[in-house]
Amino acid sequence: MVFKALTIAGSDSGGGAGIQADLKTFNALKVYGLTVITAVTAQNTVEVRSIYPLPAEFIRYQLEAVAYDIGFDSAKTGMIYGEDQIDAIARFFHENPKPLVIDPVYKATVGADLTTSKAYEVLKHKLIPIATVITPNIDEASILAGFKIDDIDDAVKAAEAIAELGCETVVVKGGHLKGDRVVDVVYRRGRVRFLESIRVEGGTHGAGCSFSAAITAYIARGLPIDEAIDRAKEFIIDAIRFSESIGRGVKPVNPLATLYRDSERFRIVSMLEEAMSRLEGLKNLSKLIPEVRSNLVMSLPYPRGLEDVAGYPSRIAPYRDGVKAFSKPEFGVSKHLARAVLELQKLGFDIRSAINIRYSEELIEACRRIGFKIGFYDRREEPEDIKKIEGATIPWGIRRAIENLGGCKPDIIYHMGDWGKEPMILILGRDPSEVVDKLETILKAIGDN
Ligand code: PXL
Repeated sequence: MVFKALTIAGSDSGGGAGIQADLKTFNALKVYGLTVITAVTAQNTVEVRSIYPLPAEFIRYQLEAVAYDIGFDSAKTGMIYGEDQIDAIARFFHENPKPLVIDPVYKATVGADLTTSKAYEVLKHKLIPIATVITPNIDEASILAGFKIDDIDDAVKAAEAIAELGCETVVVKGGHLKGDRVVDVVYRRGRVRFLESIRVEGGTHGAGCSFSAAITAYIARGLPIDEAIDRAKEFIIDAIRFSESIGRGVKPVNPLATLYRDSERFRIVSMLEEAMSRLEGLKNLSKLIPEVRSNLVMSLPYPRGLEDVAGYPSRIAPYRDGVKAFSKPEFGVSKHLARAVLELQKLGFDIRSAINIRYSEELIEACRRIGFKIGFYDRREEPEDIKKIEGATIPWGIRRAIENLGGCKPDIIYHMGDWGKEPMILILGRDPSEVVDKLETILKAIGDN
């Protein structure tokens, strides 16, 4: 079964918003994407340089072409530049009713107007009444409701006023209001609910487009409206958090974060197993296993937390003169090593894998001879306020070690222990195979293996 969703929107040559964001979002959510382009923008991460709207009749041709042969389960609109374009779209949906999500785009993230005030009036009276969901931000909701929104109470009133125009569900996005939490107001058939989340750091170019596209995709997949909205919110938080800089200006959201993460799960388990069988084949490794035993971990790309790092639930134990893992790798079973690789990725390093081994001066000396970049932190210097926070010690230590290295990418990081804490060396790498390569190099340098 192929689910299909249609986006009617503008092209962003910078690839971050508009049609481009919508297609990425549809694909990430496993929905086939159809596109009706309303305008082409010459745009980058800094500015919109020029806008070329397509003739209204050409919007009609595109709509008819996809409807005639392919069909779709839901649709969304984004940038619509002129009133005649809105007219053509409204007429089409009157004749061919489908679930319709409207993102009432007014201004581009980087400034310019993507519509006209006249067109916005037509949108209000011809398109909004036939919409299933409308997703204005605070500024757009202020224009549509006709008064300025300063707080959540105003946002609720605005949602009610916009619903009066005839739209079933209104989501007033709270991102542009101040505060360290973001509250979206969802008004549906006379009922108000609030979607509250932390404010995530990250790029926002294309956030509105991806959010409404995610709602559209979930509706195409048959989810009830409220669930589609809730899931879209989770999706967009992820896409903002894992945005990556591509130009001088605003970072585009990354709707593919979820997709990459899902597709890597299986590969990570097999990479860990392959590396583990290499470790189990090494001699003289048992003496490098610390009291707390070792683990070998690898994280998914764009990890959200400990649940996205795989390791060995039984850890790695000494066995004869070598080592053995008495379990299969699983996600969410490592804490210490997982926290280390999560922090290293937060700092921007391509380090997703690690193993911990017993500290000795001889091993550190060997790493120096090899020319490894060595990070160090002293657990005795850990500030009292960090000690009080569960799970904060290792991230603090990692940041200290990187500071001590002047921001360089480390091969290993070690600490000398503290009361009741064993000293430890972490060998770091892109993946488990690189970690085992480094371990073998160290073993060779100390004359073992
Ligand atoms: O995010 C609104 C938006 C919609 N459509 C296009 C855009 C933007 C924002 O920049 O460029 C084409």
